[in-house]
Amino acid sequence: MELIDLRSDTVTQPTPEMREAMARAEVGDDVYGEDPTVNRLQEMAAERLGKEAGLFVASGTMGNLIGILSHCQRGDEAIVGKRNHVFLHEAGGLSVLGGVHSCQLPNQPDGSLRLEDVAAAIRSDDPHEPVTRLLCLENTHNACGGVYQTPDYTRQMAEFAHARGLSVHLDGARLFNAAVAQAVAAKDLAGPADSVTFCLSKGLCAPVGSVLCGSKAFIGKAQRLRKLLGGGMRQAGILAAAGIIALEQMTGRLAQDHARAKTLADGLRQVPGLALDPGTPATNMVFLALTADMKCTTEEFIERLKEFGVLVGATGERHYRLVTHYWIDDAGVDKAITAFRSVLR
Ligand code: TLP
Repeated sequence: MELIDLRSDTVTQPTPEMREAMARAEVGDDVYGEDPTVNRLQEMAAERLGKEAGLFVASGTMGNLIGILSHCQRGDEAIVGKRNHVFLHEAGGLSVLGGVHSCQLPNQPDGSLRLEDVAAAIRSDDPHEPVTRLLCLENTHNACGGVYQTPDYTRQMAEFAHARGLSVHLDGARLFNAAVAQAVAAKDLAGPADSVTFCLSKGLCAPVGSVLCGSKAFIGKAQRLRKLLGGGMRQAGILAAAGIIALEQMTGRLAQDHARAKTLADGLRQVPGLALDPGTPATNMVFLALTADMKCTTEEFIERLKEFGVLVGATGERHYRLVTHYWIDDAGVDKAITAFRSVLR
């Protein structure tokens, strides 16, 4: 049975064009800076984000970690949202590997941080306290519903942070979803931040990799940290070739994933037993819960859907996330709605 895999856009397989480009990729030793395909991807990525330079890294997690460690010394503090991926789902890397203390602020339902909360969190010059060095933002905001943040919000936060002597790192794992959803350029969202990570391997379908972008000096520092973390990947042009296709062919089409997420949500709203999160979907993620009268556990529901060929992920007690992507077509959306109906009949 063909599975409709809605667990994440990380499950996307490379497109035929990517496989072709990977097979033909010109490569060299990237640790010497001699892989022409990696160099081209890095230049393209930096150009798209309006930054001076880019660094190809193994994953979004690695990009965020290197980004944070490039800004912070051991003992510095980074302000993060409590529901930000860097805090929730990156194994505590900033503290474990960087000795960076995190100050966690509540995310508002739209994923944003309140300027007043950031202002109150900035430490004074007191030897008892860590030094506040960095503000971490996320766009789209995964755990807050795949919601996007506007250029205005990003600019406002960054201007405030800069005025207080902080740097800004943006986890833009799905930055192109955020850009497409509000018809703005990725640079308008990335511009205010000092560093930005975006992922090639989620909705953009490349098999591996993310790019960390920033100033030339920042990327110089980041390069050393990538080596330190074991991320010097040698003939990585094989992977970067798919990343180039991702940037050339896959960003504009993300609107289709957003439209399908909407069709999926509209269909599921008609299914008794489901309560969709308010406002879902903002981009390519649909969040929903089972209503109280449905008697099954979080895992049982996942198993029942699987019997109908549909995979979804749990995000909490009887709460689920469904992510649309390139490999989910209209028939897949229909099949998913039918599966929910069948399980909840
Ligand atoms: N997110 C994954 C899971 O870890 C939750 C997913 O399925 O959505 N930033 C954001 C906002 C992310 O959503 C993710 C992955 C990452 C960073 C990390 O990227 P990878 O998986 O490449 O390390």
